Amino acid sequence: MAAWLVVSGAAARELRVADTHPADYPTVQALQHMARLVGERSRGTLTIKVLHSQVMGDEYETIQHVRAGALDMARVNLTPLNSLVPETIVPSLPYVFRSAEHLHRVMDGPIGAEISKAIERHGFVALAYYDAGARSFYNSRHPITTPADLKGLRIRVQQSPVAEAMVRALGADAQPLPYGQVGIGLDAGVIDGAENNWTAYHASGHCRSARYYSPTEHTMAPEVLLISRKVWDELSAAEQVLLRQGAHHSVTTLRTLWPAHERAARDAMAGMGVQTSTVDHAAFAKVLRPVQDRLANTAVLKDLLRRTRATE
Ligand code: GTR
Repeated sequence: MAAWLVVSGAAARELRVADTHPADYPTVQALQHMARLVGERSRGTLTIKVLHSQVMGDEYETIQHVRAGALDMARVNLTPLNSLVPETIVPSLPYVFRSAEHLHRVMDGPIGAEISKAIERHGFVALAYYDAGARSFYNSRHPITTPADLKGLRIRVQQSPVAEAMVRALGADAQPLPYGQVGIGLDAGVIDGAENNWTAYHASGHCRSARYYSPTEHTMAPEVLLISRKVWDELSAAEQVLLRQGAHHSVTTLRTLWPAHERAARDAMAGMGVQTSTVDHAAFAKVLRPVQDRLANTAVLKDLLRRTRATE
């Protein structure tokens, strides 16, 4: 990697980055690490302020704000970008990644670069992809072992046609809702459940009202760090390099932190009375694999899907 550049002679500029998660969540920690590096290496001429815990609104709103240039940066999941950037559909599909290593090879390689290029055509620059574990269903009604157990349950999904189609294919009633409203929805009985990774399930407190966690591990859609294209174009080449380097380092931080946070969340669940079921993965794959081909419905998406599957 190129040596750090020192940006000199420029007026100080502060970039604000939004993240929906609380201060100790791995993505926020990774952003803080990036902020420290960029601040130090620019000698304070370029700084990053991390606005966590949804202070900048829900994830979908932060995407719109970044696109408009009203907010500099946001760390979001790829799934809420599905409608805007169709190429993000492929990494959001159910059971498309075989492991975290497979995901890294796809997103760190040419496919990830092509998806980043597509994101750039829609008003953003994608600076980094972060792991987000595997998402599984949780609910307040009963353990889920086969797709039949989801029949009729009202399941909150991210704001994405892919997430809706996937949950509907399993026979559940898909309810798109902002992340920040899931806890209230569960408490009020407006929804029966949702789906997320262990870390988010724990950090959000959803584990208190939805005590059945069923490790279906149906998607592994990664997170993405977006910067507004408008803001990006105002930065000097040296500042852009600095941000790319900081983002690169933050990926390493995230990948180091993630497994320990996931394990800690999982361990904490046992003490909180969460009931984990044994899932019939073959039964879920049988329903969800055909969904991959149905949703990758253009030549571009079919090609991305074929190459993702073929990546060793
Ligand atoms: C989390 C992800 C958030 C948000 C959330 C959700 O795993 O880190 O950015 O997308 O899921 O379900 O809305």
